[in-house]
Amino acid sequence: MSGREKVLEQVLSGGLYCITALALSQGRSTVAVVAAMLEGGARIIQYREKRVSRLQAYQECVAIRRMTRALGAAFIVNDHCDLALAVEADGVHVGQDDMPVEVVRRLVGPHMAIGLSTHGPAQATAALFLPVDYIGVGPVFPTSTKEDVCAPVGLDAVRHAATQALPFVAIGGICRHNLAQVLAAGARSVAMVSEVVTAPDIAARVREVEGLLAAASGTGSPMPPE
Ligand code: 3NM
Repeated sequence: MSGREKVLEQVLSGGLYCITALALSQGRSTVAVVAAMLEGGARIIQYREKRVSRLQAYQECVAIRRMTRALGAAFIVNDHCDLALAVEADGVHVGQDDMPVEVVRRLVGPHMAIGLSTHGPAQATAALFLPVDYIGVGPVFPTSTKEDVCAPVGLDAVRHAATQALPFVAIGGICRHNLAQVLAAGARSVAMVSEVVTAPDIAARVREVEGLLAAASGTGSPMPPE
């Protein structure tokens, strides 16, 4: 299975999409945080560190690639195609202000997944015509994790994305306490940054959230809103 197929399978099957955030990790290293995420059962990891040196990012991604490969988890690098290629990541995730995804596709080739952040239904619909494998839909709720974040797009953007054929990950301000609303709006794959990386026991937090997601999908219907 190519990395691209692995990412697609994970996003489509639903679950917790884990993203690193050193600044919120309470002094723990990014590699230690990812190890705990994987111990808790995470199946998809995105490396998103904007303030570390390129050398440190490379070294951390090498370690994360080794760990994710050993466990069959998908590994995505945020922003940097060259870093994603250098460590044989399964995917690269880019934003609206990054290089055009057509160029990203030309650089990474046909076997790497491309994810694109979208911030509203117009961008989500435009992505249908782009060479991307999945989109991020957010921020669903207010968040202070991302710099220069736009106004929340709300649950309506999740409902809109759920009507499209393109796989998507809901993101932004999502935590255990509002998860049910996001699932009820039609999300299957959900990203949580601060809810996971600030937890005293990251593995336990991932296990808890994966349990909530599995329970919701196990019923065959979305969880009712709180
Ligand atoms: N991307 P938290 S919101 C990395 O809307 C990121 O595209 C977003 O962090 C988007 O789960 C976001 O702590 C931060 O709110 C999400």
